[in-house]
Amino acid sequence: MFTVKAAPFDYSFPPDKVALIVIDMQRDFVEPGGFGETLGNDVSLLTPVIPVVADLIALFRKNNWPVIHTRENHAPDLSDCPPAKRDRGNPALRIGDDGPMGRILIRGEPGADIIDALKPLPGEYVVDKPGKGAFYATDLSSILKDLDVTHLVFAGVTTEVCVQTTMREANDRGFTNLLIADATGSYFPAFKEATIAMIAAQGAIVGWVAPLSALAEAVSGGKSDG
Ligand code: TIU
Repeated sequence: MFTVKAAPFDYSFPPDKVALIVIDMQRDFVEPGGFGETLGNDVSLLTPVIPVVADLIALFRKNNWPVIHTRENHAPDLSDCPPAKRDRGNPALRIGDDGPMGRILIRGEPGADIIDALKPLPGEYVVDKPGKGAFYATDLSSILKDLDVTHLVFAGVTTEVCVQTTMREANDRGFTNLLIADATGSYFPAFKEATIAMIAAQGAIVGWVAPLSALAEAVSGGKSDG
């Protein structure tokens, strides 16, 4: 077991039962001209998490632990996009409209792809999801069953939307979750902080939270108890 100094108390995981889930590190959320910006957000707020997510992925690759990337996107014919989602609010461009990185949030378009700095390697999993949660209408459950993992480490964007939704879905499915605080970001810093607090509250009601440095220290041997 490895034991990570975390909130609200230490998080222990068996190294043969852990996987990393990197949520939606797509151009549509972190670059200008994509879905996130059309919703009125300042996408530059997400930039600082990119190098931390890169280091977290590198840690998992070095240990040969599974890495799963997700992408929020929709089929070109929008058959998996509920009108209630597309018609919501008053965005500059709607899902499926033409934008500077191709059609907004459409599978296969440049904007819907994962950013170059965090490109999946061959053999890593890429889960396309139409919802905010990565378990809804995807094969994530069967991937995790095949991998035989029990512990999930989370990173990505945005903390209170797709990351938190997926962590709650995972929690209800019996997984033991760790969120890497500096590897997740929000367009609303106060929402990120609130999400971190509510995940760890009530004795880790949704999961644990720790910085990447704490996970790295545990894995490097300092906190391992065999
Ligand atoms: N808008 C927002 O904060 N997030 C999303 O729409 N999707 C994800 O979080 N990936």
